[in-house]
Amino acid sequence: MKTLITGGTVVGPLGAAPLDVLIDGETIAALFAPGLQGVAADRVIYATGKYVVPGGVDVHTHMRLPFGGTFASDDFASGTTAAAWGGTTTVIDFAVQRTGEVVQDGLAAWHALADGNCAIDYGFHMIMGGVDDEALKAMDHLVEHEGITSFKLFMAYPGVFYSDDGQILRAMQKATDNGALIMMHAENGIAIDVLAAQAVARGQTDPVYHGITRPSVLEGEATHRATVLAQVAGNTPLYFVHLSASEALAHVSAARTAGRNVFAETCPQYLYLTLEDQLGAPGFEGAKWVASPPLRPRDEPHRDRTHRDDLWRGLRTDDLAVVSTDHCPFCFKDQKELGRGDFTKIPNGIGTVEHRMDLVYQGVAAGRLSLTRWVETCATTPARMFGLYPRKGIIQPGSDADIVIYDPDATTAISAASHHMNLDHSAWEGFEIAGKVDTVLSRGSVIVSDGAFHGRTGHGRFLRRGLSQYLR
Ligand code: DUC
Ligand code: ZN
Ligand code: ZN
Repeated sequence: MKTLITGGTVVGPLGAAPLDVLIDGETIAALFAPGLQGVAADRVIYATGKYVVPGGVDVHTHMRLPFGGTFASDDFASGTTAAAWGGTTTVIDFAVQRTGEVVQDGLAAWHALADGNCAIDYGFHMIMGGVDDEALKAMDHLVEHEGITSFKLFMAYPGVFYSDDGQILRAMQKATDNGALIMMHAENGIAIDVLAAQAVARGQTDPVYHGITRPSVLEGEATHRATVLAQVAGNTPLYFVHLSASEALAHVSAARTAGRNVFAETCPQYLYLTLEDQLGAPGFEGAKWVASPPLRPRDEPHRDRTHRDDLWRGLRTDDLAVVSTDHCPFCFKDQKELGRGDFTKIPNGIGTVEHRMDLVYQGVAAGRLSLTRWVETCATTPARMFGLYPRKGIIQPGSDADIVIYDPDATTAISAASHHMNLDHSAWEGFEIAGKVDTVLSRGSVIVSDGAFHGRTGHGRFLRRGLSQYLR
Protein backbone atom coordinates (compact mmCIF):
# COMPACT_ATOMS: atom_id res chain seq x y z
CA MET A 1 0.00 0.00 0.00
CA LYS A 2 1.42 3.36 -1.07
CA THR A 3 0.25 6.61 0.54
CA LEU A 4 1.02 10.09 -0.72
CA ILE A 5 0.82 13.11 1.59
CA THR A 6 0.67 16.12 -0.67
CA GLY A 7 0.56 19.89 -0.39
CA GLY A 8 1.91 20.22 3.17
CA THR A 9 4.97 21.82 4.73
CA VAL A 10 7.34 19.20 6.11
CA VAL A 11 9.02 20.31 9.33
CA GLY A 12 12.21 18.73 10.62
CA PRO A 13 15.19 19.66 12.76
CA LEU A 14 16.79 21.43 9.80
CA GLY A 15 13.82 23.60 8.93
CA ALA A 16 10.50 23.65 7.09
CA ALA A 17 9.91 23.14 3.36
CA PRO A 18 7.00 22.41 1.02
CA LEU A 19 7.46 18.72 0.21
CA ASP A 20 5.30 15.73 -0.67
CA VAL A 21 5.87 12.50 1.25
CA LEU A 22 5.51 9.04 -0.26
CA ILE A 23 4.96 6.13 2.13
CA ASP A 24 5.40 2.53 1.07
CA GLY A 25 3.91 0.12 3.59
CA GLU A 26 5.21 1.03 7.03
CA THR A 27 8.09 3.28 6.02
CA ILE A 28 8.79 6.56 4.29
CA ALA A 29 9.90 5.93 0.71
CA ALA A 30 10.63 9.41 -0.65
CA LEU A 31 10.27 13.16 -0.26
CA PHE A 32 9.99 15.26 -3.36
CA ALA A 33 8.97 18.62 -4.79
CA PRO A 34 5.25 19.28 -4.39
CA GLY A 35 2.98 18.01 -7.14
CA LEU A 36 5.61 15.97 -9.00
CA GLN A 37 3.81 14.17 -11.82
CA GLY A 38 3.76 10.40 -12.22
CA VAL A 39 3.83 9.37 -8.58
CA ALA A 40 1.53 6.38 -8.16
CA ALA A 41 -0.21 5.96 -4.79
CA ASP A 42 -3.15 3.91 -3.52
CA ARG A 43 -4.23 6.69 -1.18
CA VAL A 44 -3.69 10.44 -1.23
CA ILE A 45 -3.87 12.62 1.90
CA TYR A 46 -4.18 16.34 1.23
CA ALA A 47 -2.24 18.54 3.66
CA THR A 48 -2.54 21.97 2.06
CA GLY A 49 -1.98 24.71 4.63
CA LYS A 50 -0.82 22.18 7.24
CA TYR A 51 2.44 21.10 8.79
CA VAL A 52 3.67 17.55 8.23
CA VAL A 53 5.79 16.63 11.25
CA PRO A 54 7.36 13.49 12.70
CA GLY A 55 5.10 11.66 15.14
CA GLY A 56 5.71 12.78 18.71
CA VAL A 57 8.03 10.77 20.95
CA ASP A 58 7.07 11.01 24.63
CA VAL A 59 9.92 9.49 26.62
CA HIS A 60 8.35 9.78 30.07
CA THR A 61 5.09 7.97 30.82
CA HIS A 62 3.87 5.85 33.73
CA MET A 63 1.04 3.56 32.68
CA ARG A 64 -0.31 1.62 35.69
CA LEU A 65 2.50 2.89 37.94
CA PRO A 66 1.96 1.59 41.48
CA PHE A 67 2.06 4.64 43.74
CA GLY A 68 0.76 5.49 47.19
CA GLY A 69 -1.39 2.38 47.48
CA THR A 70 -3.01 2.73 44.06
CA PHE A 71 -2.12 2.56 40.36
CA ALA A 72 -1.93 5.21 37.65
CA SER A 73 -5.35 5.17 36.02
CA ASP A 74 -4.27 4.73 32.38
CA ASP A 75 -3.27 1.28 31.28
CA PHE A 76 -1.29 0.77 28.07
CA ALA A 77 -4.47 0.54 25.98
CA SER A 78 -6.09 3.77 27.17
CA GLY A 79 -2.82 5.68 27.60
CA THR A 80 -1.36 4.90 24.19
CA THR A 81 -4.72 5.55 22.49
CA ALA A 82 -4.88 8.97 24.15
CA ALA A 83 -1.27 9.61 23.10
CA ALA A 84 -2.20 8.82 19.49
CA TRP A 85 -5.10 11.28 19.60
CA GLY A 86 -2.58 13.95 20.56
CA GLY A 87 -0.04 13.19 17.84
CA THR A 88 2.35 11.08 19.90
CA THR A 89 3.29 7.89 18.07
CA THR A 90 5.98 6.53 20.40
CA VAL A 91 6.09 6.36 24.19
CA ILE A 92 8.85 5.15 26.45
CA ASP A 93 7.34 3.97 29.72
CA PHE A 94 9.10 3.11 32.97
CA ALA A 95 9.27 -0.54 33.96
CA VAL A 96 9.67 -0.77 37.72
CA GLN A 97 12.05 -2.68 39.98
CA ARG A 98 10.79 -2.13 43.49
CA THR A 99 13.14 -2.45 46.47
CA GLY A 100 13.77 -6.15 47.10
CA GLU A 101 12.56 -7.19 43.63
CA VAL A 102 14.64 -8.80 40.87
CA VAL A 103 15.10 -6.33 37.99
CA GLN A 104 14.22 -8.92 35.32
CA ASP A 105 10.97 -9.77 37.16
CA GLY A 106 9.96 -6.11 37.13
CA LEU A 107 10.72 -5.96 33.42
CA ALA A 108 8.73 -9.13 32.68
CA ALA A 109 5.75 -7.68 34.55
CA TRP A 110 5.92 -4.54 32.39
CA HIS A 111 6.06 -6.54 29.16
CA ALA A 112 2.98 -8.45 30.35
CA LEU A 113 1.11 -5.16 30.90
CA ALA A 114 2.04 -3.71 27.51
CA ASP A 115 2.25 -6.68 25.17
CA GLY A 116 -0.67 -6.68 22.71
CA ASN A 117 -2.26 -3.62 24.35
CA CYS A 118 -0.56 -0.64 22.73
CA ALA A 119 -1.99 1.51 19.95
CA ILE A 120 1.46 2.95 19.10
CA ASP A 121 5.05 1.75 19.33
CA TYR A 122 6.63 1.72 22.77
CA GLY A 123 9.85 1.11 24.63
CA PHE A 124 10.86 0.90 28.28
CA HIS A 125 13.32 2.50 30.65
CA MET A 126 13.96 0.70 33.93
CA ILE A 127 13.34 2.29 37.33
CA MET A 128 16.01 0.98 39.68
CA GLY A 129 14.42 0.89 43.12
CA GLY A 130 17.15 -1.20 44.74
CA VAL A 131 20.69 -0.82 43.44
CA ASP A 132 22.75 -3.80 44.67
CA ASP A 133 25.19 -6.29 43.11
CA GLU A 134 22.43 -8.24 41.36
CA ALA A 135 20.72 -5.13 40.05
CA LEU A 136 24.02 -3.79 38.71
CA LYS A 137 24.58 -7.03 36.79
CA ALA A 138 21.04 -6.79 35.47
CA MET A 139 21.85 -3.36 34.00
CA ASP A 140 24.41 -5.00 31.69
CA HIS A 141 21.90 -7.66 30.72
CA LEU A 142 19.19 -5.12 29.88
CA VAL A 143 21.55 -3.04 27.74
CA GLU A 144 23.01 -6.03 25.87
CA HIS A 145 19.94 -8.23 25.44
CA GLU A 146 16.70 -6.40 26.18
CA GLY A 147 16.94 -3.13 24.26
CA ILE A 148 16.72 -1.13 27.49
CA THR A 149 19.50 1.42 27.66
CA SER A 150 18.33 3.96 30.24
CA PHE A 151 17.81 3.63 34.00
CA LYS A 152 15.92 5.96 36.31
CA LEU A 153 17.18 6.59 39.82
CA PHE A 154 15.39 8.57 42.52
CA MET A 155 16.97 11.02 44.95
CA ALA A 156 13.39 11.48 46.26
CA TYR A 157 10.87 9.10 47.86
CA PRO A 158 12.88 7.52 50.73
CA GLY A 159 11.64 4.01 51.44
CA VAL A 160 9.94 3.70 48.06
CA PHE A 161 12.20 4.26 45.04
CA TYR A 162 15.05 6.16 46.77
CA SER A 163 18.76 5.50 46.11
CA ASP A 164 21.44 6.91 48.40
CA ASP A 165 24.55 8.60 46.99
CA GLY A 166 26.59 5.38 47.17
CA GLN A 167 23.98 3.47 45.18
CA ILE A 168 23.77 6.29 42.66
CA LEU A 169 27.54 6.36 42.26
CA ARG A 170 27.69 2.59 41.69
CA ALA A 171 24.90 2.70 39.09
CA MET A 172 26.63 5.60 37.35
CA GLN A 173 29.93 3.70 37.27
CA LYS A 174 28.09 0.80 35.67
CA ALA A 175 26.55 3.13 33.09
CA THR A 176 29.96 4.63 32.31
CA ASP A 177 31.09 1.09 31.49
CA ASN A 178 28.13 -0.12 29.45
CA GLY A 179 27.13 3.18 27.79
CA ALA A 180 23.67 3.44 29.35
CA LEU A 181 22.01 6.75 30.20
CA ILE A 182 21.20 7.49 33.85
CA MET A 183 17.90 9.34 34.26
CA MET A 184 17.63 11.23 37.51
CA HIS A 185 14.69 12.35 39.61
CA ALA A 186 16.58 15.12 41.40
CA GLU A 187 14.92 16.28 44.60
CA ASN A 188 16.45 15.94 48.08
CA GLY A 189 13.88 13.46 49.40
CA ILE A 190 15.38 13.10 52.88
CA ALA A 191 15.05 16.83 53.57
CA ILE A 192 11.63 16.99 51.88
CA ASP A 193 10.25 14.21 54.09
CA VAL A 194 11.31 16.17 57.22
CA LEU A 195 9.64 19.35 55.95
CA ALA A 196 6.48 17.47 54.97
CA ALA A 197 6.17 15.73 58.35
CA GLN A 198 6.66 19.05 60.16
CA ALA A 199 3.96 20.70 58.03
CA VAL A 200 1.45 17.91 58.71
CA ALA A 201 2.24 18.10 62.45
CA ARG A 202 1.39 21.83 62.31
CA GLY A 203 -1.95 21.02 60.68
CA GLN A 204 -0.85 22.28 57.25
CA THR A 205 -2.44 19.43 55.33
CA ASP A 206 -3.88 21.05 52.17
CA PRO A 207 -2.46 20.14 48.72
CA VAL A 208 -0.57 23.43 48.44
CA TYR A 209 1.80 22.27 51.22
CA HIS A 210 2.99 19.54 48.86
CA GLY A 211 4.62 22.35 46.89
CA ILE A 212 5.71 24.46 49.83
CA THR A 213 7.58 21.52 51.42
CA ARG A 214 9.43 20.72 48.18
CA PRO A 215 11.20 24.06 47.53
CA SER A 216 13.05 24.58 44.26
CA VAL A 217 16.43 24.89 46.03
CA LEU A 218 16.11 21.21 47.00
CA GLU A 219 15.75 20.34 43.32
CA GLY A 220 18.75 22.56 42.61
CA GLU A 221 20.83 20.93 45.36
CA ALA A 222 20.06 17.40 44.16
CA THR A 223 20.72 18.35 40.55
CA HIS A 224 24.13 19.69 41.46
CA ARG A 225 24.94 16.62 43.58
CA ALA A 226 24.01 14.30 40.72
CA THR A 227 26.21 16.18 38.26
CA VAL A 228 29.13 15.87 40.70
CA LEU A 229 28.53 12.14 41.18
CA ALA A 230 28.38 11.66 37.38
CA GLN A 231 31.67 13.54 37.04
CA VAL A 232 33.30 11.33 39.69
CA ALA A 233 31.92 8.23 37.93
CA GLY A 234 33.67 9.24 34.70
CA ASN A 235 31.41 11.63 32.79
CA THR A 236 28.45 9.26 32.95
CA PRO A 237 25.70 10.27 30.50
CA LEU A 238 23.15 11.91 32.79
CA TYR A 239 19.62 13.04 31.91
CA PHE A 240 17.47 14.96 34.38
CA VAL A 241 13.80 14.09 34.14
CA HIS A 242 10.97 16.60 34.69
CA LEU A 243 13.23 19.58 35.44
CA SER A 244 11.05 22.30 36.96
CA ALA A 245 13.25 24.93 38.57
CA SER A 246 15.65 27.70 37.58
CA GLU A 247 18.19 26.55 40.18
CA ALA A 248 18.30 23.06 38.64
CA LEU A 249 18.56 24.47 35.12
CA ALA A 250 21.53 26.63 36.16
CA HIS A 251 23.41 23.50 37.32
CA VAL A 252 22.58 21.68 34.08
CA SER A 253 23.78 24.67 32.04
CA ALA A 254 27.03 24.87 34.02
CA ALA A 255 27.75 21.16 33.53
CA ARG A 256 27.03 21.45 29.81
CA THR A 257 29.24 24.51 29.49
CA ALA A 258 31.98 22.42 31.11
CA GLY A 259 31.50 19.97 28.22
CA ARG A 260 29.83 17.18 30.16
CA ASN A 261 27.23 14.70 28.93
CA VAL A 262 24.44 16.27 30.97
CA PHE A 263 20.95 16.68 29.51
CA ALA A 264 17.48 17.53 30.73
CA GLU A 265 13.80 17.48 29.87
CA THR A 266 10.96 19.57 31.17
CA CYS A 267 7.19 18.94 31.02
CA PRO A 268 4.24 21.14 29.96
CA GLN A 269 2.98 21.52 33.54
CA TYR A 270 6.16 23.38 34.52
CA LEU A 271 5.93 25.65 31.46
CA TYR A 272 2.39 26.84 32.18
CA LEU A 273 1.00 26.01 35.64
CA THR A 274 1.88 27.45 39.04
CA LEU A 275 1.71 26.70 42.73
CA GLU A 276 -0.70 29.56 43.39
CA ASP A 277 -3.01 29.20 40.40
CA GLN A 278 -3.46 25.42 40.35
CA LEU A 279 -1.93 23.62 43.36
CA GLY A 280 -3.29 26.33 45.63
CA ALA A 281 -6.87 26.04 44.33
CA PRO A 282 -9.47 26.28 47.11
CA GLY A 283 -10.27 23.31 49.30
CA PHE A 284 -8.94 19.97 48.11
CA GLU A 285 -9.16 20.91 44.40
CA GLY A 286 -5.38 21.46 44.21
CA ALA A 287 -4.86 17.70 44.60
CA LYS A 288 -5.36 17.43 40.82
CA TRP A 289 -1.98 19.11 40.40
CA VAL A 290 0.01 17.25 43.07
CA ALA A 291 3.06 15.89 41.25
CA SER A 292 6.76 15.76 41.99
CA PRO A 293 8.59 17.98 41.45
CA PRO A 294 5.73 20.32 42.32
CA LEU A 295 4.37 23.27 40.37
CA ARG A 296 6.57 26.23 41.22
CA PRO A 297 5.54 29.60 42.73
CA ARG A 298 4.29 32.09 40.16
CA ASP A 299 6.82 34.87 40.86
CA GLU A 300 9.93 32.87 41.79
CA PRO A 301 12.85 33.00 41.60
CA HIS A 302 12.28 36.59 40.34
CA ARG A 303 9.06 38.35 39.51
CA ASP A 304 10.48 39.47 36.14
CA ARG A 305 12.25 36.19 35.35
CA THR A 306 10.30 33.23 36.62
CA HIS A 307 10.97 29.50 36.55
CA ARG A 308 8.68 29.34 33.52
CA ASP A 309 10.62 32.04 31.68
CA ASP A 310 13.86 30.21 32.35
CA LEU A 311 12.42 26.89 31.16
CA TRP A 312 11.29 28.41 27.85
CA ARG A 313 14.74 29.93 27.47
CA GLY A 314 16.31 26.54 28.23
CA LEU A 315 14.23 24.97 25.48
CA ARG A 316 15.53 27.53 23.02
CA THR A 317 19.19 27.06 24.02
CA ASP A 318 19.04 23.22 24.19
CA ASP A 319 19.94 23.19 27.90
CA LEU A 320 16.51 21.59 27.95
CA ALA A 321 16.63 19.13 25.07
CA VAL A 322 13.27 17.40 25.39
CA VAL A 323 9.67 17.98 26.44
CA SER A 324 8.07 14.85 27.89
CA THR A 325 4.90 14.62 29.95
CA ASP A 326 5.67 12.51 33.05
CA HIS A 327 2.16 11.23 32.31
CA CYS A 328 1.04 9.72 35.62
CA PRO A 329 -2.74 10.14 35.93
CA PHE A 330 -4.79 9.50 39.06
CA CYS A 331 -8.53 10.08 39.18
CA PHE A 332 -9.80 12.65 41.64
CA LYS A 333 -12.43 10.31 42.97
CA ASP A 334 -11.03 7.50 45.13
CA GLN A 335 -7.40 8.15 44.09
CA LYS A 336 -6.43 11.80 44.72
CA GLU A 337 -9.03 11.63 47.52
CA LEU A 338 -6.77 9.21 49.42
CA GLY A 339 -4.95 12.34 50.59
CA ARG A 340 -7.88 14.35 51.97
CA GLY A 341 -6.64 15.71 55.29
CA ASP A 342 -2.98 14.78 54.58
CA PHE A 343 -1.28 15.98 51.39
CA THR A 344 1.52 13.40 51.80
CA LYS A 345 -1.01 10.68 50.95
CA ILE A 346 -2.13 12.21 47.63
CA PRO A 347 -0.85 10.03 44.76
CA ASN A 348 1.69 12.11 42.82
CA GLY A 349 1.02 12.70 39.16
CA ILE A 350 -0.64 14.65 36.35
CA GLY A 351 -2.06 13.24 33.09
CA THR A 352 -0.90 15.02 29.93
CA VAL A 353 0.08 12.37 27.36
CA GLU A 354 -2.69 13.51 25.00
CA HIS A 355 -1.77 17.19 25.01
CA ARG A 356 2.01 17.53 24.79
CA MET A 357 2.26 18.32 21.06
CA ASP A 358 -0.51 20.93 21.34
CA LEU A 359 0.81 22.50 24.53
CA VAL A 360 4.32 22.91 23.16
CA TYR A 361 2.97 24.17 19.83
CA GLN A 362 1.34 26.89 21.91
CA GLY A 363 4.89 28.15 22.52
CA VAL A 364 5.34 28.45 18.73
CA ALA A 365 2.04 30.31 18.38
CA ALA A 366 3.07 32.67 21.19
CA GLY A 367 6.50 33.33 19.65
CA ARG A 368 8.45 31.64 22.44
CA LEU A 369 9.78 28.72 20.39
CA SER A 370 10.57 28.15 16.73
CA LEU A 371 8.72 25.59 14.62
CA THR A 372 11.92 23.64 14.28
CA ARG A 373 12.52 23.57 18.04
CA TRP A 374 8.95 22.30 18.53
CA VAL A 375 9.74 19.30 16.34
CA GLU A 376 13.20 18.84 17.83
CA THR A 377 12.09 18.88 21.47
CA CYS A 378 8.98 16.76 20.93
CA ALA A 379 10.20 14.20 18.38
CA THR A 380 13.70 14.32 16.93
CA THR A 381 15.81 14.82 20.04
CA PRO A 382 13.88 12.36 22.24
CA ALA A 383 14.40 9.75 19.50
CA ARG A 384 18.14 10.51 19.36
CA MET A 385 18.51 10.78 23.12
CA PHE A 386 17.06 7.30 23.63
CA GLY A 387 18.54 5.38 20.71
CA LEU A 388 15.57 5.32 18.33
CA TYR A 389 16.89 7.55 15.55
CA PRO A 390 16.42 7.58 12.55
CA ARG A 391 13.68 4.97 12.84
CA LYS A 392 11.67 7.51 14.84
CA GLY A 393 11.68 11.31 15.15
CA ILE A 394 12.31 12.32 11.53
CA ILE A 395 10.58 12.34 8.15
CA GLN A 396 13.15 10.89 5.78
CA PRO A 397 13.40 7.86 3.48
CA GLY A 398 13.77 4.64 5.47
CA SER A 399 12.22 5.98 8.68
CA ASP A 400 9.01 4.55 10.09
CA ALA A 401 6.02 6.40 8.63
CA ASP A 402 4.99 7.92 11.98
CA ILE A 403 3.61 11.24 10.83
CA VAL A 404 1.35 13.98 12.20
CA ILE A 405 -0.48 16.41 9.95
CA TYR A 406 -0.95 19.50 12.10
CA ASP A 407 -3.38 22.31 11.35
CA PRO A 408 -1.99 25.64 12.61
CA ASP A 409 -5.23 27.45 11.79
CA ALA A 410 -7.52 25.26 13.89
CA THR A 411 -7.79 25.38 17.68
CA THR A 412 -7.88 22.80 20.44
CA ALA A 413 -10.09 23.13 23.52
CA ILE A 414 -9.00 20.82 26.33
CA SER A 415 -11.56 19.28 28.64
CA ALA A 416 -12.14 16.10 30.62
CA ALA A 417 -15.42 15.86 28.72
CA SER A 418 -13.59 15.32 25.43
CA HIS A 419 -10.17 13.86 26.26
CA HIS A 420 -9.36 10.17 25.82
CA MET A 421 -7.24 9.53 28.91
CA ASN A 422 -8.81 7.37 31.60
CA LEU A 423 -9.05 10.32 33.94
CA ASP A 424 -12.07 11.95 35.56
CA HIS A 425 -10.64 15.48 35.39
CA SER A 426 -8.15 17.44 33.31
CA ALA A 427 -5.21 19.41 34.68
CA TRP A 428 -5.71 21.54 31.55
CA GLU A 429 -9.47 22.10 31.77
CA GLY A 430 -10.46 25.20 29.82
CA PHE A 431 -7.16 25.61 27.95
CA GLU A 432 -7.81 26.92 24.42
CA ILE A 433 -4.84 26.31 22.18
CA ALA A 434 -3.89 27.52 18.72
CA GLY A 435 -3.25 24.50 16.49
CA LYS A 436 -4.77 21.04 16.23
CA VAL A 437 -3.72 17.50 15.43
CA ASP A 438 -5.51 16.71 12.18
CA THR A 439 -4.26 13.28 11.04
CA VAL A 440 -1.92 10.75 12.66
CA LEU A 441 -0.14 7.88 10.98
CA SER A 442 1.67 5.12 12.84
CA ARG A 443 3.94 2.96 10.67
CA GLY A 444 1.94 3.93 7.60
CA SER A 445 -1.51 3.26 9.09
CA VAL A 446 -3.87 6.19 9.56
CA ILE A 447 -4.84 5.90 13.22
CA VAL A 448 -6.52 9.31 13.68
CA SER A 449 -8.33 11.36 11.05
CA ASP A 450 -11.55 13.33 10.65
CA GLY A 451 -12.01 13.45 14.41
CA ALA A 452 -12.09 9.65 14.75
CA PHE A 453 -9.74 6.95 15.98
CA HIS A 454 -9.02 4.23 13.41
CA GLY A 455 -6.19 2.43 15.19
CA ARG A 456 -6.26 -0.65 17.37
CA THR A 457 -4.59 -1.72 20.55
CA GLY A 458 -2.10 -4.40 19.59
CA HIS A 459 -0.81 -2.40 16.59
CA GLY A 460 2.00 -0.97 18.73
CA ARG A 461 5.28 -2.89 18.81
CA PHE A 462 7.99 -3.02 21.47
CA LEU A 463 11.06 -1.02 20.43
CA ARG A 464 14.47 -2.40 21.36
CA ARG A 465 16.57 0.69 21.72
CA GLY A 466 20.24 1.38 21.10
CA LEU A 467 22.51 3.60 23.19
CA SER A 468 21.92 7.34 23.28
CA GLN A 469 22.85 9.06 20.04
CA TYR A 470 23.01 12.51 21.63
CA LEU A 471 26.30 12.21 23.54
CA ARG A 472 29.07 14.74 22.94
N1 DUC B 1 6.58 12.03 40.00
C1 DUC B 1 5.26 12.02 39.95
O1 DUC B 1 4.63 13.07 40.04
N2 DUC B 1 4.62 10.84 39.83
C2 DUC B 1 5.27 9.60 39.69
C3 DUC B 1 6.70 9.60 39.94
C4 DUC B 1 7.33 10.92 39.94
O2 DUC B 1 8.53 11.01 39.94
ZN1 ZN C 1 10.35 11.34 38.78
ZN1 ZN D 1 7.98 10.17 36.15
